[in-house]
Amino acid sequence: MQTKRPRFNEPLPSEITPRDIFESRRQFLQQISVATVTVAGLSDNVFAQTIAARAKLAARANPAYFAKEKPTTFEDATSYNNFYEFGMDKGDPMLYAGTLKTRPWTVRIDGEIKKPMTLDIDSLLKIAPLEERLYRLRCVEGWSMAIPWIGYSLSELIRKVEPNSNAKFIEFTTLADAKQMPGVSSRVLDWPYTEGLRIDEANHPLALLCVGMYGQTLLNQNGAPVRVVLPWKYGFKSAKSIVRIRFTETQPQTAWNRSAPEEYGFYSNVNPNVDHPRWSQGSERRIGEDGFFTKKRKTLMFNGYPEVASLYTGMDLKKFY
Ligand SMILES: Nc1nc2c(c(=O)[nH]1)N[C@H]1C(S)=C(S)[C@@H](COP(=O)(O)O)O[C@H]1N2
Ligand SMILES: [Mo]
Repeated sequence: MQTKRPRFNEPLPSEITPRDIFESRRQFLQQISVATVTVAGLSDNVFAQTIAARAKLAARANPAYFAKEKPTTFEDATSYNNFYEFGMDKGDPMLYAGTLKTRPWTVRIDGEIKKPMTLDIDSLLKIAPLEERLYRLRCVEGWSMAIPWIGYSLSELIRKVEPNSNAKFIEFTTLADAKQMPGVSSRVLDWPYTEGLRIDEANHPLALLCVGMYGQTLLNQNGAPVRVVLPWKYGFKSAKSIVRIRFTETQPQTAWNRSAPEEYGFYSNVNPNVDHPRWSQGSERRIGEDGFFTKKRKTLMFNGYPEVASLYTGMDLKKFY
């Protein structure tokens, strides 16, 4: 008999894989990856693929967008991920995203624009000069990283497709291919994963169309070949492996909001004063700093990007969470 689809719940912070357990599992996986064994049906060859270096990607560091932070290590940023299309555990995307085929790849851009188009990834790479930006990304679960992303402002792409006067919102749809993505056959979310922004948010120069990190093209587990990074919003707004960008007149549905509307709103700005219904959002763990006695960091309003505040003038951010 068909059972009710379980409402999706992000794990409580206390349920997140403790770092030390995670570390030892990763070490274990690295050891076996060099041996000729398989783990969970995964060959060592496939595993090697998931951690292999990508193509170098030249980008000029933009000092205006370079957080004064120690970057999270490449290893942490590529092995501790949320990408539910590949599974629920933080290590699943690293393990299972290796087989995602990211070339050829096209992004359909349509809706309320004068120039609908389908762009392949090489054309997308050429729309504007690539910049390196060190952004913090703060997950709604209470952990954060600081990552040197590569890309350009989403506004550059928006300008190219010429939105018409009806274009008030922008919707991102990400790949949902059950053949390549084992998580898509589970019912944790209604696939495809969709996200959205108001058009003025999307045009804010901080909003990054992202094609790389750490001097390389994106690893699959981080959303190859193209994603967005919206550093003032909770991490789930930063949709990975985008296949469609649609301009709309009305506010688009988002996968998380549909799944648990009282927990995940459309705006989802990082806000230490508005708690998640099941936990506080006042502090966070920086991945890589999580020794047993390490103090958590205080979470900052808009994740420490006050320049976006004017987008929300006059709005009650408790109501529009
Ligand atoms: N398509 C898709 N995009 C996604 C997710 C996802 O499950 N599917 N997870 C989100 C969440 S919850 C977070 S915190 C960030 C994590 O990005 P990172 O793994 O590159 O750090 O990706 C976001 N983008
Ligand atoms: Mo997240």
